[in-house]
Amino acid sequence: MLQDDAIRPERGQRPDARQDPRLNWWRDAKFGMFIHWGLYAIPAGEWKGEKIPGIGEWIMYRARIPVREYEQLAREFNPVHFDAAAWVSLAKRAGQKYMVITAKHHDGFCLFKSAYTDYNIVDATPFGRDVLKELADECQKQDMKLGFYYSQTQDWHHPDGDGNDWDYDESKKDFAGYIEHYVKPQVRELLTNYGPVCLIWFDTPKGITADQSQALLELVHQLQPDCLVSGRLGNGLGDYASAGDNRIPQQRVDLDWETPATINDTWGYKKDDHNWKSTEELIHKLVDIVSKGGNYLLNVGPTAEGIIPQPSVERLEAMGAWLQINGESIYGTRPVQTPTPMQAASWCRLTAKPGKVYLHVFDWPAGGALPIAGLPVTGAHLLADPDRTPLLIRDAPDGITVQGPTAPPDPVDTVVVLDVAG
Ligand code: JFZ
Repeated sequence: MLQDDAIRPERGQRPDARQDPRLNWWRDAKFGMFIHWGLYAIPAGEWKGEKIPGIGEWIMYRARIPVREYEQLAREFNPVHFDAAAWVSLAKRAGQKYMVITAKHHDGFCLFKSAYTDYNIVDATPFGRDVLKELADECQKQDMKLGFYYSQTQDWHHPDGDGNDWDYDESKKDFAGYIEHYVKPQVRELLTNYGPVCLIWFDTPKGITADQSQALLELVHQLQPDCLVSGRLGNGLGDYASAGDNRIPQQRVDLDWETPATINDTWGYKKDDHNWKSTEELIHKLVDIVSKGGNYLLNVGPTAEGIIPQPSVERLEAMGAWLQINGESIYGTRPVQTPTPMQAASWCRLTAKPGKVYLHVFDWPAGGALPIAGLPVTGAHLLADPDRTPLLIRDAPDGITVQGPTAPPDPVDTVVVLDVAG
């Protein structure tokens, strides 16, 4: 299937990118860590004793906080527990292959040293350390890819950025000048000062012209030819497409695409959001996305002290433990191309490598007889079985039956390797 309403064309992929080998690592990676971190972690969902509904990083907008007031948060930002090595090694343990951190979110605060504003972590906070630099160095050390989220349209702090109509007069904004004299130079900084950057995650393309998107794409590719740009660059020009937040298409989508997603209900840290998805749900989402050809960019929202919330850590580690055993059925796989009735079934998902189909069983049938239809299966074994003991295969009216153990070896997702002809 080519399109799905979870992926809107304006957040799509430029036509020639599908054949582009620059994306090969990304196509194989499947699972990344998103990090939303900034001044909003201090109020953490509350402003002047009042709970502000919605996602944490939008608090400035939702509470219409004046720039001069919100700015003061920088003087309190002192994340003494920030430890780049700990964050990168958590992503490693989780089995994540790339990390994307908010260099600048809509509130305009920069987590990196910039010559174009003092409103950055080095110049405006008591902390005074360049977080992006420390992460970049650590990612080099631990062989992790690092990308930067950069809000190219919305900037509620910059007088010419999009979004802030409570401090600034929208009709007087010079948005083109903001792109030219602020966004472009900052993108240049990000792609010059931090070594290899695997991707720039642009966001909320509303209001950006095709020429402006094109110019940003060219700038990125000129500075770092291998750096990818997200579909939210705008105007359908991304290197890969972006699904809506937390959205998963119904069926396979033949684009390079990614679902950005939260573990609870916020990106930026909120102290009262305890609505954590279970590990089982997260693993099922990862498998579901991968079976449809996508990547899962799963978010953590560290506290103002620089700590990744423990519920996130626990879930990521559990996903990593599952991937430790089952990673072969995720990394480097592709969706099954031939239509089978199984792709619409809720009890399983399929992923594939040449000569192999990985059957992910979410709901193990009583008795362990697995009905397989539409696949030319020549052999089967459990992925977790080091002896690769062949499972018994019987003919069935609609295909074959693979006889697995009566009880599910892994109640979350047992992976059965099917050898297939051709
Ligand atoms: C954006 C941001 O506004 C938000 O704060 C967060 O960074 C998120 C990852 O991206 O929000 C969006 C952008 C696009 C959609 C939904 C929320 N969308 O396409 O459905």
